[in-house]
Amino acid sequence: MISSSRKLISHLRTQLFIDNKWVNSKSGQTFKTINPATEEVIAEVQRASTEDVDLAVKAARTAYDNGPWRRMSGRERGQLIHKLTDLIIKNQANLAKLETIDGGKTITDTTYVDLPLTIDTYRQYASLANNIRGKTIPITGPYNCYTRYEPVGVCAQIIPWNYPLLMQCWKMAPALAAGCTMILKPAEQTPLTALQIGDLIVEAGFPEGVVNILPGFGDVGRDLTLHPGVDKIAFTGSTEVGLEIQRNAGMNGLKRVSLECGGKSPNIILDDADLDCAVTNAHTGIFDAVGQCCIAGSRVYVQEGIYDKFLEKSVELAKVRKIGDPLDPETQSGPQIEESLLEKILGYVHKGKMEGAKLVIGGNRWGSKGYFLEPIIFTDVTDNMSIAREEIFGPFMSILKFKTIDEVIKRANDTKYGLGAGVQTTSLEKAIKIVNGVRAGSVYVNCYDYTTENTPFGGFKQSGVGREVTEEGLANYLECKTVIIKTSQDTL
Ligand code: TXE
Repeated sequence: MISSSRKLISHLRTQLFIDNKWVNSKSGQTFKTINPATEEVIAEVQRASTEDVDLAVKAARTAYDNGPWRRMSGRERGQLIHKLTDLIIKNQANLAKLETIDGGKTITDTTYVDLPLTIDTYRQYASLANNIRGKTIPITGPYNCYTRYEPVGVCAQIIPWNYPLLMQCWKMAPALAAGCTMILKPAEQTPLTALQIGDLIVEAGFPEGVVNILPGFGDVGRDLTLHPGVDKIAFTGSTEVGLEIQRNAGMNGLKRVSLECGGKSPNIILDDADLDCAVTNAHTGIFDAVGQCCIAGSRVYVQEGIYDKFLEKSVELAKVRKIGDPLDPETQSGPQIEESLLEKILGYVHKGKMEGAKLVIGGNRWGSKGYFLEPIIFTDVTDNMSIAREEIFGPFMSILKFKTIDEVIKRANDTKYGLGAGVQTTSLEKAIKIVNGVRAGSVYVNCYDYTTENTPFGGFKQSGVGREVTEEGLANYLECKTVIIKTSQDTL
């Protein structure tokens, strides 16, 4: 029995958040947000329009150019971020539940992964805010030279539905630490937790206009990327939209852009791997978050000597995966985010079969309500098949066989993506050879997708531009100013 969302939520924010105030859309339009586990409408949310984008950019611009925010020290900004973090901790259980209801992620994930990572990352940036340092640079002649770092300005931050709170944090935390102002555009599928943060922004004491939140669809994102009042765009989502954003960013000025896009990450299992460990890492690498994770290990390359045993154990493990109500702490797999994604994934099941791969488990919907799928494993997959090349974004493991390390490095790199990679082996030498050979932003050895507040995240090639989290993420929101002061010869 899946829990009904209506009984679980009392107070929800559903309006636009502009200049620290809750307002309706100028267009008068709303949209429904759906619980993907029950298909129930959770709430009607105000849908931002072009006019609202103008108002939000104006608020952010004014806050950046004229407000008290600009004159605050890094220490003061850090203290505000600490206050926000304290409030998130106070509301942790409710936010985790709301994240589960709006996005279908399991309560175990939202409670023990999304919320703790969000909290730790805000804490990290609260302290980084007071550690933004330039250099003194020796130059020839009677000059003093140093660099200082300044906020890049007004940021448009466009985020997806698969990690709504964490992606909000990865965008907002470094921007706040740097001293930027921002307009956040949550995904249309999951606007609710992002909006709850608006209340916490006010309660923490951030000045008006520093954070603005516009629920809405892709047109809002597009308006923001084309808006002349925006200095920088940060985006997480599909590579297709990432490419469009990069083009749009040059239409009205030269906006800074950081992008975190799709992936088709290889997880490479060598003959000498600890079999049980490798099976578990490959399983969680693709089936956690029901595969709706940009870095999911969706191409599993298995060396020929271990192939049959690996397949047998992987199927056994997939069979016992617990699918069901995401609010049940025992559940391992919740629903996909929406019906269209579920249909897209089932379309790849059909394509996989047509292209000659062998479906060994799954391929069906689960239950009578909600967008649930059984875990899917295809074997006998070859590199040119669409299930080996395209991002599916579902619980869909494609297993490919290989013979040698040189061969697998070449095949792993034969993709437009470069977000993550995994290597499962007991040989340090082989691990390092693969780590150095694969073109990916994160490589996991004998583990998979271990993400922390201390680890930069981002992609090579069409998986993205720039890195998020840590000082690397902060750099996206800073401009470097070189200062040269001429003095007299006497000072030499
Ligand atoms: O992504 P979109 P969707 C991949 C995954 C998934 C596919 C489509 O393969 O199946 O993308 O998902 C906003 N200008 N990822 O449709 O469209 C949109 O409103 C500016 C990988 O959800 O990229 C939302 O807020 N913004 C990924 C955000 O962009 C635009 C996570 C993402 O939506 C826009 C999600 C436009 N023209 C999907 N069009 C990851 N890297 O983790 C839409 N948006």
